[in-house]
This record gives sequence, C-alpha cells and structure tokens, in this order.
Amino acid sequence: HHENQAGRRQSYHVLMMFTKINTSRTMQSKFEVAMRSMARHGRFREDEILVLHYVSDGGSKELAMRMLPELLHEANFQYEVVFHDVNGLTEKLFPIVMAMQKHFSAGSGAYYSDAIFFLSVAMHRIMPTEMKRIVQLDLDLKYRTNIRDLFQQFKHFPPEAVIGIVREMQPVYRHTFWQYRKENPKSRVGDPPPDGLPGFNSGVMLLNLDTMRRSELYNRLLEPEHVAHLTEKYHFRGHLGDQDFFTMIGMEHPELFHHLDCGWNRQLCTWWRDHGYGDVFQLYFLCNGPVHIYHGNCNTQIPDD
Ligand code: UPG
Repeated sequence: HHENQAGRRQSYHVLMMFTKINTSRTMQSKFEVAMRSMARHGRFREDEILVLHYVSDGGSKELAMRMLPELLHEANFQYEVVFHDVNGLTEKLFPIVMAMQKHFSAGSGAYYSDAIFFLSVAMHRIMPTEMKRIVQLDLDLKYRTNIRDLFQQFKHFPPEAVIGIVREMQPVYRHTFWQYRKENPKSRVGDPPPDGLPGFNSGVMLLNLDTMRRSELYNRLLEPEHVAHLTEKYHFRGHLGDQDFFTMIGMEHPELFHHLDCGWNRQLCTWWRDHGYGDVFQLYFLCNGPVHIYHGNCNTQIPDD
C-alpha cells in the first residue's frame, strides 16, 4: 500500500474546490469549521505528510494563504499546501468532459466554466502519474475523526473499484430517475437502501487514480458515445456535475464503486423532505453507526458535538 521507497515521506493527498470564497462570508465560515476540525482530529506518523490541494482563483488563494496558518495551528502533524489555478485546470478538463456537461449541468448550454465541476471524473488525467490516490472533499464538512482513517478505506477496495463514495441520503435520484422507474417498475434504480440504488453523494470521494488510469471500462465510460447511450437509456438529466455522472454509471456498473459507511459523509440537507418526498424521506436519510464526517449540504447547520 505504501507507495514510497524507504526513507521517503508518505504523502496523503486531499483536494478541495476553493473558488469565490473571498467574496462569501458563508463559505469562509464553512472553510474555518472544516480546517479547524480536520487539524484538531488529524493524527499522522512522523514520516507522513498531509498535502492539502486547493483549486482556487487569485482572490481565494490569497485569503487561504492568510487564514490557513491560524486555522491549522492545532495540527500535530506535517502538512503542505498546494494551490491549483482554476483556469489552468479548466483548460485541461474541458476537452475531456465537454460532451458530458450538457447532461449533468444546470442550464441548457455547456458552459466552459462548468467543466471544473467534473474535475473528479478526469482527475486521473490531470494529476501527475506519481500521484496514486487522492481524496476530494467538499468545504461544508466537519471532521469528527482522524482524516488519516479515511485513507485506510482504500485498502478495502475490491480490485475493479475506482472510486470510494457514500450513498446519497435524500431521494433526489428517485426523482431524477422517475421516467426510468416508471418504465422499469421492478428495477432497484433510485430505491432506498439497503437493497436499492439511491445514487451517490460527492461530498467525500476516494479516487484511486492508479485504478482509474488502468480501468478500460472506466475510461470507455468517459467517451461521448457511451455517455450519450447511458443518458438515453436512463432518461438522465441532472445538474450536480460529477455526482450525477458517478450515480448514472454506478447504476450500470456498480462494481466500479466501493461503498463507504454512511458515517464518512453524513449529509444533513432535508430539502426533498419538504418537496414532495416526505413519505419516503426517512428511508433515505437514515444513517446508523458513528458519524466520522458531517456534511452540512444545502447550507444546513452542523450540530455541535
Ligand atoms: N464551492 C466553491 N465556491 C463556491 C461554491 C462551492 O469553491 O462558491 C465548492 C466548495 O468546496 C463546496 C463545493 O464546491 O463545498 C460544493 O458546493 P456546496 O455549495 O457545498 O454544495 P452542497 O450544498 O454541499 O452540495 C450540493 C448537494 C450535494 C452535492 C453537491 C455536489 O446538496 O449533495 O454533493 O451539491 O456539488
């Protein structure tokens, strides 16, 4: 599992989207909660280093450089911060994800700037080949355990799995797959757990870049013809970017995904409970077992411990 030769530090890579944060007080306070809790609970060995990657614009980078030393002052481990310019990444991504954007983006057209919402999908082609694994994390998270423990989940991936992810905890995909479910009443697509296929949430994602690069199946699914075929089959039209793409290919090829326990991404948003799905909501929302990471999605308040 350890990729480094003797004597070299082992790196643990995490990546966060970090754009337009300097103009939003709300996003800044989420950033503070996430980084402070990650630092407080983080434990690493002396020969290990946590590498924090931020995809940012100039203003957000400046803000992060100013705030991070204080936010991470409780960290009892080595860390390093790397900034990636959102424009540079978008330029590399656009040709790869252009064809899928129209199926999984808000609005009618495929905007150049939306390509970045598909970064995780093509991360294996963006990051240097020396990087074997990376964890992508939303900013509206609160860590209650050691982030290093999350990386241990890579060891439990079955051989074909490329991504480790938690299921979606609202009936959003029950809604999205409405037509397919009507045409295929016996299908488990969009059904609640434990037997159904509720789709995925992209707030916490373990990307095995090595396997993503080597998987013929996964790379075939990125091709425009395959995306078109599946979106037609499932009548899929979404607006959540990578999360929608992974959910759709997961219906067809569940073996590509390793399911993480729900406690690794305990989503708190309840929007769909009050928008037509109150009767089935709890079936999706229920998550037993310890909460390792809270996800205050759709601006939901995260409880104090
Ligand atoms: N982000 C920025 N700048 C912004 C807004 C978002 O960098 O101005 C980043 C940030 O890392 C954030 C992430 O994008 O955490 C996702 O955006 P956010 O506003 O946190 O979306 P959520 O409300 O958490 O999530 C919605 C869905 C959730 C899904 C996500 C997929 O509720 O289920 O995982 O969208 O993008």
